[in-house]
Amino acid sequence: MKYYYPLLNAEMPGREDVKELTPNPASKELLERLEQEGVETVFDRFEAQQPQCSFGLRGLCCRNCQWGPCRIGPKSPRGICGKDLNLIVMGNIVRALAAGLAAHGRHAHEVYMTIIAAAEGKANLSLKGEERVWQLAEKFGISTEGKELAAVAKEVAEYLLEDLGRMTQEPMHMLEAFAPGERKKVWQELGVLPRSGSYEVMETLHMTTLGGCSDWTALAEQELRMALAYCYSTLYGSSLATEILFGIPKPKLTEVNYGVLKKDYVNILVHGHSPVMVEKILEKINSPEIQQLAKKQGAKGIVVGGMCCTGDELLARYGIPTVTNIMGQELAIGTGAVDAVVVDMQCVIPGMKIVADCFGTEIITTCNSNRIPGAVHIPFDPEKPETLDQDALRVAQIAVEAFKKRDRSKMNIPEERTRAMGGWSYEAIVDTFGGLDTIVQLLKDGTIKGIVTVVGCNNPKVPYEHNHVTIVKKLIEGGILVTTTGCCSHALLNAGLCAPEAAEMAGEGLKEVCQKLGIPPVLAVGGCVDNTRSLRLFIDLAEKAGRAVKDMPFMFVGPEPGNEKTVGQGVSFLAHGVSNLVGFPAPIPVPLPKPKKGARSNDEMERGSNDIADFFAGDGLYTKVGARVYTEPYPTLAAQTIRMHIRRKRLNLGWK
Ligand code: MSK
Repeated sequence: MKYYYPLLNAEMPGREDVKELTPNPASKELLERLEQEGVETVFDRFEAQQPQCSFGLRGLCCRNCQWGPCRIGPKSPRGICGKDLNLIVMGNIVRALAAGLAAHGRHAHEVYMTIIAAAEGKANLSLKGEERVWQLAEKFGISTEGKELAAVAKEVAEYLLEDLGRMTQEPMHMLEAFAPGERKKVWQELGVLPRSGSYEVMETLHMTTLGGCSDWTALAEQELRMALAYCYSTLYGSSLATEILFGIPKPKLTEVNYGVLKKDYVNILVHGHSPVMVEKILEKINSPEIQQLAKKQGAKGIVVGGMCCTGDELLARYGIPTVTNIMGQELAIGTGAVDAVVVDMQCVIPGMKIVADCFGTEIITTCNSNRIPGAVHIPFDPEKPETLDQDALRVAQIAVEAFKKRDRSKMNIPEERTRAMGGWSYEAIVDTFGGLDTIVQLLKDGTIKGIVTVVGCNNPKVPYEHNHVTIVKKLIEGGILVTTTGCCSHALLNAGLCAPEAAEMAGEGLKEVCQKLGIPPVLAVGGCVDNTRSLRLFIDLAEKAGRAVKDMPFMFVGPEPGNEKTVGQGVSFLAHGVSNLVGFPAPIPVPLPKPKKGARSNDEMERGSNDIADFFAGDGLYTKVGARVYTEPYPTLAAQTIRMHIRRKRLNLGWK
């Protein structure tokens, strides 16, 4: 590894390390090709930023007011206002969570408002997830007698909107409906029950402004409060609400990876997070009008490929092939075969447009929050949904017409195509296994050792996708069933771990179960918001087993955390009692061991410590919620840590 950071006790890769270690041959091929062509990507810019600021890496820089920026070090242990290390580090963490909550909140808002638009007949969309409407109505205590589906769906969406925007201290509908009773009691006693997504973002920014809260432990409590708001008002709500709009996914086989792009076809990539407009665009792409337009341009047909979480959503519902994740978005365009990328919101990096300009790829933006200079902008607004059909048609036309402009001399599509099975909704998992009782029995008798959800972004601080794939291979070898979402799922899908044949790689027990059921040992459950499918599974399995979630052999793993949104994902699981393993040190000072005072050799070390690291990794958080954070950037050691955690949980339960 090229860059060593002793203050983090970790190393970071250079380009050559990435090329050596990244598991997908297609990524290696494209990296080399773009390097030869002199096209700059995230991998080059990462090297250009080395060495990265050691204050920033440890969260020791405060930029919350115009007195600063302030950096904490031995010479200046306090910022200008008097903030110490704990306040600055914890303040940065809660602010990151607030930003993540805002992002998922905006996503949720679009989905909830679209249900209302569809229910009122303003948007030309049918509600395909009828059973989800009735289920949520019952959970929220909405009377359905004599009411039509659309009217009930509208009321459900209004309840979800309340959770997003409530300003008064009343219970959140989603939390009341879905959180385990044991947890509600814990959160009540800790005083961390939230009001709503919007309120907690406001309160967090308020608490961390100049002259705000001076008690880092109160900020830590706000972290838990906000994670619950994040979990129930945005993630859980939008995952279920998307199912109201577009139906509950069922497993289906498909092929994924860069090789799904075809040279004689129009290749359109869809990218971002919110699946609302893209569903309509897909409908238009499949229409005879657009198919004929493609033929007219000289194309044999149209290929749609998915990136990031929008890709995950379409894979889950329709088996649309996925191509890559956030750090592969420039590589995908570097195939020279992509005619257009349709992007909605979040994780669309500015570098993508720079590469798109090198290859003549059309970028079409569909969300007013995510504008890109030089892109075609055709936005979707759920409060002005009347033009949805004509706008989606226009997007499809522009994307298809871009085929003619493609510079074929620059085309180089890697061959890799990988079989994969997506569509693992909560219901699909439970039904496939034959019910919650069966899964509990498999866990109890050790056929399945535990369930771990391995999720999240890419981060150039670790070799691209290497940690995702290495960790998961070791987990399934150890008989642990894995669920996955987001960018991690693209790494695992492309590595073949989400194909039924991957059962061969699983340890005894898990292998037999997967082969009997014809399923993979790694279940791709959807996009980031669908982490709540895994959480719901954890909650319901614990209830069936008659145990608290914190006692069960479960874990949340983020090998390459990158986006601010991932903070909320991890803390949501922590709040429910599910420990985290994070693949690279978060911006928290690493408690490095030091030689003991008066020691005769460096072998005599004393444990390093600081308050924030001790809170997350030691007993601070553990005594509150029964879960802690492990950090391990080296994937084989990370897998070992996870397997040990699962083993300890099983021992405590008395399960063999
Ligand atoms: S897309 S939030 S980089 S998982 Fe959801 Fe990937 Fe992380 Fe974005």
